[in-house]
Amino acid sequence: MKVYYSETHRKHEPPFEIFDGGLRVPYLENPDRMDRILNALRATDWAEIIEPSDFGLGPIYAVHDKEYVDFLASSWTEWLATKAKDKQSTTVPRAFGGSPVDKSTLLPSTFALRRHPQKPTSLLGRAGYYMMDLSACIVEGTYQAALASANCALSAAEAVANGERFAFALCRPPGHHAGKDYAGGYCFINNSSVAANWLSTKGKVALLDVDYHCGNGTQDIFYDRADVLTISIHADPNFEYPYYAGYANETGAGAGLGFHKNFPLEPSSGTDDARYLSALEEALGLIRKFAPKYLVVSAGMDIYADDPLGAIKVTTEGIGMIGKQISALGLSTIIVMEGGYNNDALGRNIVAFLSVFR
Ligand code: SP5
Ligand code: ZN
Repeated sequence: MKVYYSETHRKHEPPFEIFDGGLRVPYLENPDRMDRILNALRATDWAEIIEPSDFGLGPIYAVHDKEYVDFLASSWTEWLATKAKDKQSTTVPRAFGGSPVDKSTLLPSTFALRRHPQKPTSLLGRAGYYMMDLSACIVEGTYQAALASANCALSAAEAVANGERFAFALCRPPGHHAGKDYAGGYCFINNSSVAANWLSTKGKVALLDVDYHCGNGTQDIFYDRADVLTISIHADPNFEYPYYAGYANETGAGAGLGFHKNFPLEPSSGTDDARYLSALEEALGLIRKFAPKYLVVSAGMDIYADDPLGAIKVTTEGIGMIGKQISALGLSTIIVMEGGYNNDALGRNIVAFLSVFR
């Protein structure tokens, strides 16, 4: 199987993120994830690791708002250039020490609600406008890494368009939480959506998201489209990130009505292999009925029982069965890496998932 991978992801290594309750923790979506997966793939006799091609910005602008992409491109330079006279954003108040602001990562402290927000021109104002949480940290190499990641997904799409039955995009940073005009949940450019949209010019596309978290960004991008069926199986957003999308009553809008489906799963240990596979079977039934030419799988391994973010109980064997069921659709398929944070298990879980696609 062709595996598209770029070393450029290493340029994106934020020093920390902010968890629930304000806990500042080392960035969970780290470069070591890729090393674990690469080591496991290199130990197989079927993975062929290939550099992605550069598709330019066209396919990215086709799903993301241009001003948002511009923000990703320039925000780091702007952050470092924030002027000393701009007291509020360069020093902490005297009462808290008056020291220079920690510029190791760009994160906002306010968020624009999509009611009728104005779009500020200041950097921190735009950061809150374009970022949905405190885990999509921007550092110097973020934009470059996000572009390379999207190119991996596009290269996998091109491979199946050219006749490969399967291809794997080993993307980092992940993508499925990034919407038309926002970053969130470790995601900046929606790799799966960029690839699915690119493929949609060549035939009907279904996108199946099996990451533990709802693919809210993908939902946002395709919500009013009938030519791309989007399905996400995930932890009930009433209890889990991303909280504001992923409910069963969200089924598409306008021409896209009926072409989006969410499968929210009960929280914590209620979901085991059997429960997951029964939701998957229902999802696969919808895909068969839609009869697409191409399938894009947003593959997050945070469904694994011992994932530090996930709270459902899918085993490595279960992950293999999920891959097998998806593969049995018989479609030209690209698998795009999303989440998964138990680094020790990541390699074997990805191998379990992919090895059945042969
Ligand atoms: C791609 C992907 O899987 N992104 C997930 C981003 C989730 N970020 C939310 C962080 C909330 C942390 N909650 C910590 C609970 C630890 N038990
Ligand atoms: Zn996830």
